[in-house]
Amino acid sequence: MSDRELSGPVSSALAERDLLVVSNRQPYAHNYEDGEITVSRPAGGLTAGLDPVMRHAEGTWIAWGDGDADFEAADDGRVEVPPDDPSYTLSRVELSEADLEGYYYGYSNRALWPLCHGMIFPARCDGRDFERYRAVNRRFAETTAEQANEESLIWFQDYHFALAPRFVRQEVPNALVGQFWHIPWPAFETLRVCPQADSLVDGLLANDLLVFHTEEYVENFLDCVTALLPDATVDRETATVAYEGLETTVRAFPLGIDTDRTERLADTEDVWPAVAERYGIADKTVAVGVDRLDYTKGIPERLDAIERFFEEHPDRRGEFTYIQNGSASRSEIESYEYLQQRVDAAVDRVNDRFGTDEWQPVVRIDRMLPEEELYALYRYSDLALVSALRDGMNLVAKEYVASQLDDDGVLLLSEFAGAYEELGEDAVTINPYDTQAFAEAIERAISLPEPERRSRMSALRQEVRAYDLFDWMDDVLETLLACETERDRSTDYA
Ligand code: GDG
Repeated sequence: MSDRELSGPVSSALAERDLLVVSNRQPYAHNYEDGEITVSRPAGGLTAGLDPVMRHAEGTWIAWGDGDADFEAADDGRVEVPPDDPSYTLSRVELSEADLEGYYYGYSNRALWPLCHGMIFPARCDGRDFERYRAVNRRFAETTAEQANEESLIWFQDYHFALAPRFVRQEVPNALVGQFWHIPWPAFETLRVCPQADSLVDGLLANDLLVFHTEEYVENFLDCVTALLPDATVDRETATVAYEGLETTVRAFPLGIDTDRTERLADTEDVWPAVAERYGIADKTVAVGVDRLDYTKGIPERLDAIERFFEEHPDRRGEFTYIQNGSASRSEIESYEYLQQRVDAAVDRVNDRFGTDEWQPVVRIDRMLPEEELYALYRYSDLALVSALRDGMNLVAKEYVASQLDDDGVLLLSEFAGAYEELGEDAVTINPYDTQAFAEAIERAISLPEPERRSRMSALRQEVRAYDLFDWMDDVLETLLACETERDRSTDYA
């Protein structure tokens, strides 16, 4: 839990009205362990951040029940959580193997994920997957509508639910509906390859409020509306769209992190010696990379830059170690399997070329780290390498910065991550497509004079603190509530 709280107006609105959050991943999962049912808790990020809000609002969270004991723990899929202090309802949707294949792996992750990241080549917009995506969106919408009323605030998370707002709107027309899209929105030139693009945009325009991380994504979305829906009226000044009798407000609010919690987690002086020992990095200059294994994160590009760096700076051999933490993700999809092979091959290549009996240039950790280990690595790594080819925001960049309790590290940040808008000025900029410049940036970062290093990091920490998870939540919820005021006003004048 954090020390921070939501603003008064948002807090009282949430106490009075039903809040329903809809996301693909659930905040708590029930699983069998040695024949007993156990509950796992949210790890971090937005799921952990929303948990206290849901407790306060005593709301309902609708999500896919992916735990193997989820539907044993409650007959109708509804269970009160947290288990030790039941305060809100978790309402689970059951998905079959065929649902998962079509809705999750198929349309969400083979079509929308690559396209939204500007990548046409791996995208597959199969009409059969889309039908399953539509059916699952309808099911989530029905589960939501059953538990909502005309006064409810309904908040969808992410690209798994582009169509659900329209289905919910049909059932509870006056509810306030908002959505946060966690990944980029692409230029029309990219989206136009998708035969279902108009349906996606139509679904999203059933929201009263649609939120992206950055202005660029807002602009791209408005361009797509103009190109795809001739009946929609786009007002660029106010970033609103009038369509099918509803006005949708489109806004950019960059997601922040819980900085108080991060700073507490980074207090790892006691943990660090054992972690440093485990990876053989106690006396090394250390760079860290933390990513899900995803082709948008620029991991092979980063390893190429590390290889070039050792080619050009042989004096750094034995002295500098790169830690790559990345657990497997979506491995059922061929492009992810291929990525894993590329990463493994690149790590072996660099270690074979430059490693010695006493020292390994790249240490690869391929499991999910416990938080205390992750935050010890954040805190004590001299550099963090964030080299996304494209990224909605990239919370790792913010977590690394907030963990620099001694203002000591250097963030190398891709100009193609959403976080670059806020952090670009004081990070060392990298373009992951330029191996030589990336390798030079690593050397420059290691050699930064101490005063410059500290002043850059101190500025970055202030930036991350200045707009945290709770500021973001206030902005999103306040703006959603204001949509209702606007709606009432236009009814008055009608
Ligand atoms: C999507 C968008 C956007 C990673 N490894 C471990 C671990 N993590 C945690 C990090 C961080 C989270 O996972 C990853 O967040 P990112 O933001 O970097 O990336 P995505 O998963 O792609 O998230 C992204 C985000 O949504 C939010 O809107 O920023 O652009 O793609 O919190 O700490 N946590 C632990 N062990 C690990 O090994 N405990």
